[in-house]
Order: sequence, then structure tokens, then C-alpha cells
Amino acid sequence: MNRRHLLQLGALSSFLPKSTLAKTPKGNELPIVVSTWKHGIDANIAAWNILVKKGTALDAVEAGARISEADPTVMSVGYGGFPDREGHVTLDACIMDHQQNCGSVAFLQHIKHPVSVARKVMEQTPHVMLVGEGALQFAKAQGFKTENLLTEKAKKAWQEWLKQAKYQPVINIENHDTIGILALDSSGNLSGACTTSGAAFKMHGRVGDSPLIGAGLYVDNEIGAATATGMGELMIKTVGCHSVVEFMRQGATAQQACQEAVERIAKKLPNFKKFQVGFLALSKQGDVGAYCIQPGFNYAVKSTKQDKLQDGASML
Ligand code: SD4
Repeated sequence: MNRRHLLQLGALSSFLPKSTLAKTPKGNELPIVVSTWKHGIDANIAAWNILVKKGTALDAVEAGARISEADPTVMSVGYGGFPDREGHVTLDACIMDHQQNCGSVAFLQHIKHPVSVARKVMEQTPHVMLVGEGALQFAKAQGFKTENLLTEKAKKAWQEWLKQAKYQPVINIENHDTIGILALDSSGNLSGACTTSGAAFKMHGRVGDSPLIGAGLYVDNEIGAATATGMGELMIKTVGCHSVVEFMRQGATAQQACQEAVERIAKKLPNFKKFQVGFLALSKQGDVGAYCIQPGFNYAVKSTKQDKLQDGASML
């Protein structure tokens, strides 16, 4: 490592009080946060602000996910998300902590921050998942305010789509990018969250992988965490994120585990080239992996050593 490199690392570390520079047994510095897609950069900043103050990974992933949910320019998550075929914005989200607690909401309408409702399900109810009208009722009872989530821009895109009403679930072309966020805090604990408005112009009532523990998100504090983006049906069929964590348990690196999970999907799907799925994983040791079917999937990483948007390796 040359002197310039050392100085750069020194500058990054100097943002942190020395006492927060914990390390995993493998020597990776803590904390670390990773998020899917370009909007993951802003999500990571919000998460990082919590992590550097020795906050928990759980608080960090929720704070990060809320950034994309509130941003109307992210047309795949929360406020401003593309609606379903009937013009309704319906949201899916889940969250999971280091003690295997988890909460989830699906087919939720009118609430800007489904990830926070999911956390309330986890913390305030004996259940894991609430959907539709029941999830909305619960959110209101918890003090969440209802609002119109359909922006003019998303409405116009839907009206344009209605002219042909052709459902083509080609995720990258639809520019449909869920946020999945995983963090390892300075105590070495993992948490994750995933939130989305789902596939653009989906059937009314359709729920994807993102709120399903094991499919769109999975965390095992002994091993690692994984989240997914892309054609949710494919992650559901293979319980994709659970597979990624299990591959890591069997000794795969985060990178190998993501690759294995994508290959498992592709193997059983003759026309897999038409679809996009991507997995992002963070091991308990602080190693990051990402893999997808086709090029175009990127993810943001933030730690004391790096702060960047990275391209996921791909099959094609
Ligand atoms: C879904 N997996 O609802 C989500 C969509 C997505 O990038 O991730 N798009 O199927």
C-alpha cells in the first residue's frame, strides 16, 4: 500500500472517533452498510450517521430505507413509486434484526414508510406479517398518517402504459429498483431491511419477494445477511435470500453465495436471459458479495475504507 493510499484511508477513518473502529475477527473494520442500486448511496449516508454514533444496525437500516421511501425520484419505492395496473400504489417491506426478530407488511397503501410499519409489526405485535387493509388499520392505529403516494409523474407513466396495457416484467427496462439494505454495526450485529412498490403495473394484489422473509431478505447474525432485487417471483420460488445465507453457512464467501443463488434460479428457468435478479450479501465478517443475471445491477457500499457505487458481477 503506497503513501497516498494510506493517507486516503487515514482521511476516511478520521471521520470516526477512534473508539468506534471495531473490527470483525477477520480484520474488516466496522461498521459497514451496503444497499442495492444507486439510491443506496443516499440510504447509506442516513444509515452511516447512525452507525458511526454506535447506533444499532436495526436503526441504521430503517433510517436508510426511509430515505428511498420518501424520495419521489425513486420510482420503485414508497412515495412516487409506479402504481399497479389499476393506478394504486401498493407497497411491500420487511425488516429483520440480529435476534431473528422480523416484521413485514405487504399490499399496503397510503403510507409513506412501510419499513417503519414493518418494524412496528415486529416490535408491537406477536405476528411477523400484516397485509392490505389490516396492515393499513394497524399503521393508522400506530399513528402513521395516510397520504396520496401517486405523484403526477408516476400517474403519467401509468396512463402511458394503459395505452397498450402490456405487462412485461423485464425489471431493468422498467427501471424498477427495490432498495435492500444490510448493516453490520460496531458491536458486530447484523440487520437488514427491504422496501419496494413492487413490479411496475403489476396485477392489483400482487405481492413480490421484498416483504417475504427468506425471499427478499434474510439475516442470520451468526453467518450473514442477504437481500434481493429484480423479478420477485423468482426469488420467492427459490427462497433466494435464505439460500444465500445457507450457502455462506456451508463455507461460501458472500460473493460465491450470491452467484450460487443466481445460478440456481437460472438452471431451472429456460428463458432466464429475459429476466433480472440480483442478490447482495454481507457476511458476519464484513465481506460483501453481489451477483445478478444481467449487467446493470449496482450497489452502494459505505465503510471506513470505502464509499462507492459498485457494479455487481453478472452471469451474462
Ligand atoms: C418485486 N423484487 O416486487 C421486487 C422488484 C424489484 O428491482 O426488486 N425491482 O418483485
